[in-house]
Amino acid sequence: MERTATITVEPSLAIERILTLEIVRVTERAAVSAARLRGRGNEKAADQAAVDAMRRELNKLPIDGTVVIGEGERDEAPMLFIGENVGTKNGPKVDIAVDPLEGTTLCAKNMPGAIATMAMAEGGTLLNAPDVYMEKIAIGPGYSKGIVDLDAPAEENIRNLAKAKGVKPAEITALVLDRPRHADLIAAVRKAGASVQLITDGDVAGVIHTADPETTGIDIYLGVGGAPEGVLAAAALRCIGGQIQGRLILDTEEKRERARKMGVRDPRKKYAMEDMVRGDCLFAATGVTSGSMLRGVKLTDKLIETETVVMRSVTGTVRWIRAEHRELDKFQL
Ligand code: VTB
Repeated sequence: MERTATITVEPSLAIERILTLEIVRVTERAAVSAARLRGRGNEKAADQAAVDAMRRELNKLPIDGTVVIGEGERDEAPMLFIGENVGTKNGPKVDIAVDPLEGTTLCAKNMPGAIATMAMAEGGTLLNAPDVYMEKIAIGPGYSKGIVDLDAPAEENIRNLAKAKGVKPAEITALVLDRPRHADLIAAVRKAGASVQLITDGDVAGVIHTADPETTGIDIYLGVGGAPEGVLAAAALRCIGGQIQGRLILDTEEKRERARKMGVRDPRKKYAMEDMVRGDCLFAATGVTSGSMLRGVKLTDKLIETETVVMRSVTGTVRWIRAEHRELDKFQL
């Protein structure tokens, strides 16, 4: 019996499929460069190393890319600034969100959870946000839309989430950045009966943790973190499922003006996941220091090992890629 299997990949999706592995190379290189500066107490140097490496790799990709979430606005960030064009230009128009070293402090202190991360989407589909704070709320997949809401009191969100999960509030764990600004939020979550897990940095991974509560023990992410990290986390959840809402904190005229220049019309807008990432996207993250999501880079004389997670929203495929690099020269400048 003759069997023919035909796998049809639309030309536009074929490019995107190939880019899935290409963006792994980008975050791997950034992670390795940052890893060489783990524990040196120099956040700036580690960040710069990651930025340089990421930019070099991005510029090799067959894309016509625009950085929309980057290291800052042009005057304050010489590289990977918002608006910078990257790639060979021979390829699709794409928006790019980068955080070459998410958790610079974690890397400088050699603490768990520093990652190199980026997302890519069709041109014009990622939220252009200035580097300001963002209020965030996120939960994983499997819940009906709107069971938690950024504007509802924390107690209500915990109660509704517990009910939807079919557990008591005492069995819910909320992840929150350990900052004085969250004192009231933490008290409210505890008052509702839930447990609070605190992190010092790294809320991109924090939000991603909500997608797999059985493994991570995290049901909900709450609080104020960076807006760039919010858009990156939204890209990840767009791939693996879940809900995230965010609102930019534009508490000065100067910030409102910066946001306006980026196309933000309503400074109080509550962004849903679909507003932050308006179409299909790719997301990748490589561990710099070992953490709850990814192993850190292992550096030896003969081998460099990296671990990366890469996700694709079209199919919802999540790949965990452990790489052994033997050609070490490629990591030099
Ligand atoms: C978060 C976290 C980052 O910044 O967004 C946080 O994800 C928010 O800013 O890893 P503050 O540190 O000012 O509170 C980081 O901790 C560092 O970019």
